[in-house]
Amino acid sequence: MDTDERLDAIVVGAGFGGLHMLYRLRERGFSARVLEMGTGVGGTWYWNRYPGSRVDLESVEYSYSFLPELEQEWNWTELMPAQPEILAYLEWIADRLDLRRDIRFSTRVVAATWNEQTATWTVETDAGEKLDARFLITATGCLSAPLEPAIAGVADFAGDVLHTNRYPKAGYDFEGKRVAVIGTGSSGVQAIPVIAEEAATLHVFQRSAAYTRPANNRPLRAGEMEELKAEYPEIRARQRTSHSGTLRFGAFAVDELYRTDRLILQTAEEDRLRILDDEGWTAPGTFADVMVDIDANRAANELYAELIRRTVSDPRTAAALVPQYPMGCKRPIIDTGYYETFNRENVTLVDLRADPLVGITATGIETESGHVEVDTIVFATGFDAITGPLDRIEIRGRGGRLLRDGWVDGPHTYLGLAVAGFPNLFTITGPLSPSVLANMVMAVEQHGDWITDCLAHMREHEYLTIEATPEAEEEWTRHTLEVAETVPVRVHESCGSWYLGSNVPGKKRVYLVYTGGMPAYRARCDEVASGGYTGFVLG
Ligand code: NA7
Repeated sequence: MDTDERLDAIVVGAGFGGLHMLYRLRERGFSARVLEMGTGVGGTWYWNRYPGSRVDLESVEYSYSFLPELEQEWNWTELMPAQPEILAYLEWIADRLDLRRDIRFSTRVVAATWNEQTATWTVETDAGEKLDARFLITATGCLSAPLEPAIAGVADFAGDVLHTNRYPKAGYDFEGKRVAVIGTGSSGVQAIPVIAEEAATLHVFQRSAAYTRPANNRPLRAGEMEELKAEYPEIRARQRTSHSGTLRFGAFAVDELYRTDRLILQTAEEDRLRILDDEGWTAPGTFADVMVDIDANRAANELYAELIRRTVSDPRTAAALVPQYPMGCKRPIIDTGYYETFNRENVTLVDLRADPLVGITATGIETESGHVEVDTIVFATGFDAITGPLDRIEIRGRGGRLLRDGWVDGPHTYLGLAVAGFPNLFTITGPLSPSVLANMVMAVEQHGDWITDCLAHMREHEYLTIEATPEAEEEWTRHTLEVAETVPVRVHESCGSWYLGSNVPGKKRVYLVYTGGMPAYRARCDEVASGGYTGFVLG
């Protein structure tokens, strides 16, 4: 097989990160090619087409800021748009910026190997093709490696099988079907109310209950988009100073959501209930001690249980819907009519904690207490998050070392952007960067801009390689883990989450995200660059 191309950069993935990266590289005169396994752009929003799929941030914040004219040309229709609208936005971006000519679709990257002699990466695709480039930039996303559900008999099922994270483009007609949904993370919680409205019956198989609250989504009012367009400069400026790169989460102002002055353990029981009456679903999480004190967290969980009891009419179902792990351990979910769905006659909750799953048969799902016959199973079982997308590519650095082998005890990275022993590799929203704890669009723009500046610096000073030092990598990895420990519920022994990798059998339990916030992270990256790329060796 011959190497057919020589490029400055190969970018893997054409989602938010890859499209921005390609634009920036081209703008600065670098030749680049994006390799994308889907047949179109969109990344997360290309694959996750399940009913109810929707972003949990407001559209004006969950959108590109790098070209102000794009903000003025695109009109959002809802506060928090659904998947088709976000995909349409990214398709529009690809056309508007003429990006498609440098994207190769239906092309999965299977391997990438660093060549010491030529100081280039050779990237191999699933078609056996090889491409060379000086830089390899992964824009593979954090939630793009689907988890195959490890359930006995899964291959025996004779009905239809759907996965939320690889949902069919043509959609699926649930009308008249007996349906099972397995998984009640964000994807399940979003899909369940929509499926319930169409299906004849819906059984929800829940292993861990979700902390979810109403999204309060709505269409934008007439004239509201024009007002927002005028406010974009201010919105963007404020986003940049916000810890999570977002001012609002699910139609709630983040500042108001996370109060700092109210402690649940110092609030009398009747006052807690009064606060609940006044503030509803946002109340339990807004006490300052909830994320740092496990007893406070339990008290908040009790308030949360009270809200569920007020919404779900059957007491047994309401009790089963109460999470048994700390609030804030997993990503909070926002929903549209989730708990109300369990008041429908055609919906049944199967609590797998009380009635464990035995396996899947040709006709349905078996638990210890019996068998449920279904026509369709929807798996909403999640991802091998953050490291999974990189681990699934054979990335070999100096001396043929395999990236994933070095991460058996958890990922080691410098700034979540680079790895010692892997020169000229940049990982957009990589492990130990703010990524999923920030507004992902802001996170990919910050990384893409930093990488482009770095490449321009190297061109100007005629450097061929850049590589993180083992010391810098070690310091950043340790720092990231120390910062994660400052929010005890996220790493508490009773917390299992994909942030910790604990949803993947055998994966080392390590917090995979930098929790110190976007402003601190951005400042650190800028300091590294302005100091002449401290912590890196340039050669
Ligand atoms: P998540 O949040 O990882 O949710 C997956 C769900 O599937 C979760 O409830 C799991 O239970 C459940 N699950 C996984 N495997 C099984 C098996 N074998 N049996 C029963 N239940 C199972 O993925 P999502 O796609 O919903 O959301 C991912 C992110 O996308 C989300 O956080 C947002 O940021 C957007 P468990 O909790 O492991 O007990």
